[in-house]
Amino acid sequence: MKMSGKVNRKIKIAAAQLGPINKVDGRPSTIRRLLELMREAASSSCDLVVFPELAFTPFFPHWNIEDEGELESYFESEMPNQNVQALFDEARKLEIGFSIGYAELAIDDGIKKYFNTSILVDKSSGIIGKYRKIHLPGFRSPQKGHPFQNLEKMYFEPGNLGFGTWETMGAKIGMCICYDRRWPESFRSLGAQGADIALLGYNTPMHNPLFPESDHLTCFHNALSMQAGAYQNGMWVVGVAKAGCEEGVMQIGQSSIIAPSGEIVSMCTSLEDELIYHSCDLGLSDSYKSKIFAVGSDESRM
Ligand code: CDT
Repeated sequence: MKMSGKVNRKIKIAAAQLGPINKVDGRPSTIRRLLELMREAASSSCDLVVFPELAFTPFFPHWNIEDEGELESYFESEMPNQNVQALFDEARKLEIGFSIGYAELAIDDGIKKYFNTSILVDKSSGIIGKYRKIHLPGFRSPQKGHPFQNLEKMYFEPGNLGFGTWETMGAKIGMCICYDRRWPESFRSLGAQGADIALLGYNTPMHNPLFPESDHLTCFHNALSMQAGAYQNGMWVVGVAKAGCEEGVMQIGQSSIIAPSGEIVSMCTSLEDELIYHSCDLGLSDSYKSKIFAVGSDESRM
């Protein structure tokens, strides 16, 4: 549609925050929750719904799991697979795109590889984009005296796909995952490709056993990273939490939709399953991309 000589490019995006997923829950009950959020997004005419990091399971890197079979039960070796197929079927029926994070078990030249992955699925339920988390937080071995673990470096290897962008629903969309948001190059890599939107899921504990003196700043640093990424790259950022007390670990919520100005236009207020959405005007990026951050042009030299 044309308005005042300018093309009106809007995409309505939902952030589907999840409350805790506990060990006993299992995938069927989690899928039911994801479906409910997806249906709510579709009934509000959203084009795209964004789910958190590792959205099919509890955040298992918080535990030291020694049994390989138990560990692999948290991974998906195919996507989609019969456990999650219902989500893809419903998305196709509702004609809604989605993005979701999961633990991926890939076989590469006969060797098992484990990644913290997110995918972008278009409105016909085709997987059009995949990202494997590059910045892995935490430790390579269990830490004595910590109230919970963060063993992402032990369970996953760094992503090998780079930061990609994909064109769908009239937008150029990229992804990063959780800890990536604290590193400017994650958003910058997407911004440099001209991304309109960055999608990211997170599982962020309120308490950092390594750095407890910053606990009161956890929510501030979450917002700071995402708002800076949005503003400095003139793009929309949709950050989605797995929130609340999951197996004894309290995780922040505050899932947010952030405009290219860096302003938060919508934020979750609970630590439970909660949907927020916003009609994102991609045109709001234009001034940032073509004026303030137009590197090398006259306009950027103010
Ligand atoms: N899941 C994940 O990446 N969590 C990290 C913990 C790091 S604590 C500074 C995060 O950035 O939230």
